[in-house]
Amino acid sequence: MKGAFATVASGSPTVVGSFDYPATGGWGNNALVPMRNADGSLATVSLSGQQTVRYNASNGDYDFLLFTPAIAGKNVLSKDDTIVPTSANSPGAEGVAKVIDGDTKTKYLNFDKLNTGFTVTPKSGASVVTAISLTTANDAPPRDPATWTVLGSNNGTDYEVIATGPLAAHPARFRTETLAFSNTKAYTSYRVLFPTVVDAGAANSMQIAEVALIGTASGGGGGDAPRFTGIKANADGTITITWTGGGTLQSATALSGPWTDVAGATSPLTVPANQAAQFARIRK
Ligand SMILES: [Ca+2]
Repeated sequence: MKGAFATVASGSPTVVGSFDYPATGGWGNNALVPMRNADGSLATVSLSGQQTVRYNASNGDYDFLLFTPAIAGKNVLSKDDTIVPTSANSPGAEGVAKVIDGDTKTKYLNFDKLNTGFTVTPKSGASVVTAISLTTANDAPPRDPATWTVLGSNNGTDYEVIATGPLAAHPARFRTETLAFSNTKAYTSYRVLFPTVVDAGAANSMQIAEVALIGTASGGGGGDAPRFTGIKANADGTITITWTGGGTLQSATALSGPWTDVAGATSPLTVPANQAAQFARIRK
């Protein structure tokens, strides 16, 4: 099955992404299919107010379509977190703390320019992050990051890359862009690096007003509620259900219940396609 989505404000529609996915076949097989850019990266679509979304199917047979936000959760960073800059080459009033102070009018500036950033350990504990939100600062667009890398660690020493990507250059100031990525692993510390800026020749530094890492707390204990993250039809006819945030899977034959715990069920859970239809929910 193939198709594309476009937003229509007036005149010609603007394609915002497309999908291409093997047909699952048969009744009752549901799939969550990510929308992608032409280069294969996950497409990010920012919608606000009222917009018309146009869907063009180029092949395939659909029983129904469900739109679901690709970004769930909230900013796991807060101004009280322990944060360390890649270097201290900043003006006194534009240190690294300004990048998570919740104020888009204050900024973190680093004269080392390339490969600058910070390491932060959220007080909220371990989390699974699936998006980065970047807000440009007040002046000199050439100083804006052009690329970003998010790394994670669970021992504060060894960091591994979670995601990397570009930030499109834009003349607007105080502009927030949220970029989604695929990740299912929880980390207790994060490192955000900006390998390049928009115009390294024209800029004397890197500057950024705010960075947010959007995710969900893991391990329970005051975090966000568990949520389903995927329903996948496998080639052998089974269905794999995935969710984050722990919790206890429950099933019922009717939406009104009664609900019973599915003993021993953990994500990812693969179920046979020929079992009787059931509803599922996760109890925190
Ligand atoms: Ca700030």
